[in-house]
Amino acid sequence: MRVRFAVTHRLSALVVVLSALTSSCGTDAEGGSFNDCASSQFVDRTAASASRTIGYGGASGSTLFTYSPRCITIAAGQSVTFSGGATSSFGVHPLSPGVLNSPRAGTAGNPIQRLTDGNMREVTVTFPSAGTFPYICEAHASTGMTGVVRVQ
Ligand SMILES: [Cu+2]
Repeated sequence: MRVRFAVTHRLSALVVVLSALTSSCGTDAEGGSFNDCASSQFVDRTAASASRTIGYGGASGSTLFTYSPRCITIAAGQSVTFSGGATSSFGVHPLSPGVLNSPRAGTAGNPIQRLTDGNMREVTVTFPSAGTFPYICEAHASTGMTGVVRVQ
């Protein structure tokens, strides 16, 4: 019981610190400024017929070290597919929620899970509710391999 209390307490402290860090970076609930996704950069893929594939590693319009589109707007309940096509995988481009060094940045409950499996090229993630959900490639985030799924 004593140990469990200590762990819980530490996690709460971490959340407080992360919240403080996030707000001090000038981000907001709308989240336009996460991962260099300014409001004007979001592509609207809310239409039922729209493609909601984010290519990476050379697939679907991306280059080797970018996502395409990086900043995407979808509607609640829709899904996004992160695809490395025939050649790339999450082993080369580990997918992770949040921003560099802050996996919990953005709206709480980011449905994007960390993936590092080299045998996995594609994943489809459903976003049940509205929010701003940043994501990064852990290997190349520092050179701009980052993005945001904005759910409205
Ligand atoms: Cu990468």
